[in-house]
Amino acid sequence: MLITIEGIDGSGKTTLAQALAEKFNFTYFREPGATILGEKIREILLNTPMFPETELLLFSAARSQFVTEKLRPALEEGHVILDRYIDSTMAYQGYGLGIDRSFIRSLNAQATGGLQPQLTILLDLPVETAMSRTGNRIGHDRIEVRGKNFFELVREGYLITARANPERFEILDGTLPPEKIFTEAICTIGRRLEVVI
Ligand code: Z5A
Repeated sequence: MLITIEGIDGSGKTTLAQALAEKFNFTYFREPGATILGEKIREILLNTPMFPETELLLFSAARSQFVTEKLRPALEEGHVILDRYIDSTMAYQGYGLGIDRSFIRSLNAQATGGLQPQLTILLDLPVETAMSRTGNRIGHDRIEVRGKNFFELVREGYLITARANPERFEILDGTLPPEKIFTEAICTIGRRLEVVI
């Protein structure tokens, strides 16, 4: 079983994904990263100026390595929770940067060999709320500094994707306290995946 957690920066994805992984003893990975190559690409992606298409291809290269090296083997051993996956690329590079979405769909399929999550939890919240959580960080990365308009497009992109794929997505209110989101996520996992918890 593959569960992915998605949302704009500061939505609380990492907080939720790590809490779920700990509770259920699921393997946790974050994207981009998780492999030696992926961590190197992450560092370049977050700190080096580049064109939008270059950015897209680098995210996909990191994903391709990650799926084969880590994700498929981990799924053979048990359940996996992912902090970002294919829907991040559609939201950030597709809706945010305006790169052709059918190209992204096909690139996502190539990079993952068609491996889809059974459940994707989208933490949705106003951009201002998310920014107020990340605003005090020292040393914002290249993507974080894109500003409110960019993140409005990303948020909208996530919502469009979620509404188009209701069988896979559950949208949770990201403004709720972490404990409440955690409880709702547990109910969602139990209900959607018929897991006895
Ligand atoms: N990216 C992309 O463009 N395309 C792709 O295909 C992929 C990624 C895979 C990854 O950086 C960047 O790559 C990201 C998207 C892009 N954009 N940027 N920049 P990252 O992994 O460093 O960034 P992130 O994934 O957005 O992490 P984040 O900024 O840390 O946000 P988060 O994981 O959603 O939130 P958090 O770390 O759980 O919480 C943030 C703060 O809010 C923290 O102080 C928490 O204590 C607090 N928090 C968490 N939950 C709550 C609730 N419920 N209420 C109040 N406060 C909360």
